[in-house]
Amino acid sequence: LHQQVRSAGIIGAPFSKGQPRAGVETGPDQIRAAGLLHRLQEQGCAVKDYGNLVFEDVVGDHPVGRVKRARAVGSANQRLSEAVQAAKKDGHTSVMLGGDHSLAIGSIHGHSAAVGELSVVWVDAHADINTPLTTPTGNIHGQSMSYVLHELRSKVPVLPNFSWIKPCVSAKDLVYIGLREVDPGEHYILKLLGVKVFSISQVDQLGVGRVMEETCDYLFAKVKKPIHLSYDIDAIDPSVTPATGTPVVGGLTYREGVYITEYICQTGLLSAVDMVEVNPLRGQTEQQVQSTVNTAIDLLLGCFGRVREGYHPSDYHLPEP
Ligand code: 4U7
Ligand code: MN
Ligand code: MN
Ligand code: MN
Repeated sequence: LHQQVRSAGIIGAPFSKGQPRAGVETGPDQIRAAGLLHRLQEQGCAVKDYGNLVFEDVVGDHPVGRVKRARAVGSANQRLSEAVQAAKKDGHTSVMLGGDHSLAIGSIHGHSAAVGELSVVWVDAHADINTPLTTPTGNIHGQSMSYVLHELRSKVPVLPNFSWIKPCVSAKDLVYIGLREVDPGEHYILKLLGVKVFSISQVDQLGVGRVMEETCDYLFAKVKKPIHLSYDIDAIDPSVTPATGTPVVGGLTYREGVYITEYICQTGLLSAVDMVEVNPLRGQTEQQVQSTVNTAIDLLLGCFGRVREGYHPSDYHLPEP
């Protein structure tokens, strides 16, 4: 199991314009600097680092209705979509290091363009399913899913630099885990579309073990599609991962958070992962930043076969006295 050949294609996406707080664009470099590549290789995972994407500066990116910086977000995600498609065509599990969660638009789009229909597991305190018309803030990192869901097509106006986006995910192929701050418009949409949600309260009720079993039973009921895991670091409790832009009390424990990645890894279907919303500038101490970055790394290691019980190589020999 541990020896299964895996390879990670790492794409840095230093982008922050899906939300107003500076710093989240330094996430990819901080996660690399804390040793992600080495740690993955150490556990037997092949790694290709595609480096950081370079995003174009957009002038005159004035609001479109309520939506802020649509042109920059649209253009950045188009580049990201192409990068994810390239990583998938090279045979890797795509690993997108954000950056803010608006990047899930391009990551999911590119993933689907390369492999076809997907299952999406969205681990987050938030549902990020506001439309441009329901958003209370105008920040696109709270709207990402609305642009990629087939069922919301008629509810979502086409923003400047968004015309390349084709909805590519069905509501029945989406599962949320960890929700605890959902806006009224989002709650309405989740009920209207019948989206499978394991809120933090369901994690309390069922335990993370049953939540993951039920998640996979639900997603695999008909056919097994490749999994896109979109992991917002704010899903984890802010006592563990405080360095993020929109922390919400009462989150997943470190252990629950890691268990989700181990379980998804064991399905053998993980095909792309996003690790987003790590914002080193939001940490109040160096320790807070380190705890957040190290947790992001541990979540990614779990995605690529790390098991906490430990392991030994198949040719291990017990030393004789
Ligand atoms: B994140 C919010 F209103 N729902 O839409 C919004 F509460 O990627 C927050 O999950 C979105 O961190 C948070 O702006 C986006 C708000
Ligand atoms: Mn969030
Ligand atoms: Mn999010
Ligand atoms: Mn956030």
